[in-house]
Amino acid sequence: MATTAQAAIQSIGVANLPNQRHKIVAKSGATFTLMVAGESGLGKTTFVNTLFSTSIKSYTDNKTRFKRPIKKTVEIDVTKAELEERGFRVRLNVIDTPGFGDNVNNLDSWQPIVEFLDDQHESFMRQEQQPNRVGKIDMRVHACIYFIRPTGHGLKPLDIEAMKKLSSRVNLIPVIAKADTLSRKELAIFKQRVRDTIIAQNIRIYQPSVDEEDQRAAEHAKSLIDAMPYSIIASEKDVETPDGRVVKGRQYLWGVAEVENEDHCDFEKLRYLLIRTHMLDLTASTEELHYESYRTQQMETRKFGEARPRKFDNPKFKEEEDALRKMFTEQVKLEEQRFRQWEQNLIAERDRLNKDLEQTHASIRALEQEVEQLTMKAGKR
Ligand SMILES: Nc1nc2c(ncn2[C@@H]2O[C@H](COP(=O)(O)OP(=O)(O)O)[C@@H](O)[C@H]2O)c(=O)[nH]1
Ligand SMILES: [Mg+2]
Repeated sequence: MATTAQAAIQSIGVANLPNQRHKIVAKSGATFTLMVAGESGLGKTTFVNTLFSTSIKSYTDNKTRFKRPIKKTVEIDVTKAELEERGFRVRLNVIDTPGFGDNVNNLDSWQPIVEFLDDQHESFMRQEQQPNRVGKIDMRVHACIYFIRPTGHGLKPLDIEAMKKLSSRVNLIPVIAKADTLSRKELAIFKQRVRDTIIAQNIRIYQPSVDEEDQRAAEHAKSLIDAMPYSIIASEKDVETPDGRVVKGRQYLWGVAEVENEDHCDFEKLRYLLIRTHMLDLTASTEELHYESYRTQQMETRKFGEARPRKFDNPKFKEEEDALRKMFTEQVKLEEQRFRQWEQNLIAERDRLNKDLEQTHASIRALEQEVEQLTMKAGKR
């Protein structure tokens, strides 16, 4: 486990924290722990860096100072930062996880994440049982941002399984990765498909709390609920838009996909929810819902002081699991092939359209020049 960047302190709105719904913040400040999960290559690491660099102005400097290499995440990796505004402090931990889906063993690729989440509850529970409860270390995860591949089709079986496992342990916030690769219409349809599957499969994703006493806040919270799953564009680069603004974004022939533009994606909505409006709601529901349900479950099935049994220790499950895993892998492989084909067709189509567009632009330029020359000639006469 690597611990990186102690980033410094900028104004991001955490001073708003004491005004959030649950006014239970300790004087010493709060700890907020986020996790990203999902298949590899969907932009999780890029998102984490984008979140830090849009929230903490000196983060990029810090990153170079600490020389954080850009690498494929192979283990659970924690980035820490302190956010502070007008004397109010939040310790922010962001946990980057290795993506799953590149192993043949897809079935248990989320198992390490599930165990990590359980381990944090376990460790906190043990500390609570100690007589001296001051200075507890708390790495319980308050929100897990789950990245979904922007296929346009729907959720894969692997996603459904993983989301079910995660949502019973942590506040799960599904997001559609790389939203810039879908058109606005495709994105809307895809969002609805994902929503339908979440409901049909009974996956309990995080519901931002609505404070009915504060009408403006309530409307905002409702709009946050409606926008789920959030579409995300992540980028660590500053690029220039055609109208001359410098923004975090991704440059294309047709223009710039902007991270912080609400017409382009829901990154800002998500960042607001996490840092400005619902940090304490996430913390409270972790405590009241997920930690409590872990504790109750453990109390019912274990003697005091006994270690938590790990699923894979039990040989009785082994055979059953191997069979299941095999079936599942086949299913996922088939789906995967279908997606790859569809993706390739799409890329071919996009390239064709881009070429068309370039040719059209070229002929427009030629025509414009012709017009210019003709106008000049006419002027001379
Ligand atoms: N088009 C697009 N590409 C992205 C986005 N976010 C990340 N990428 C690219 O996707 C690739 C994988 O990103 P990475 O963050 O390593 O993915 P991870 O494996 O999920 O951590 C990199 O080449 C990124 O530049 C995005 O929002 N849109
Ligand atoms: Mg990564």
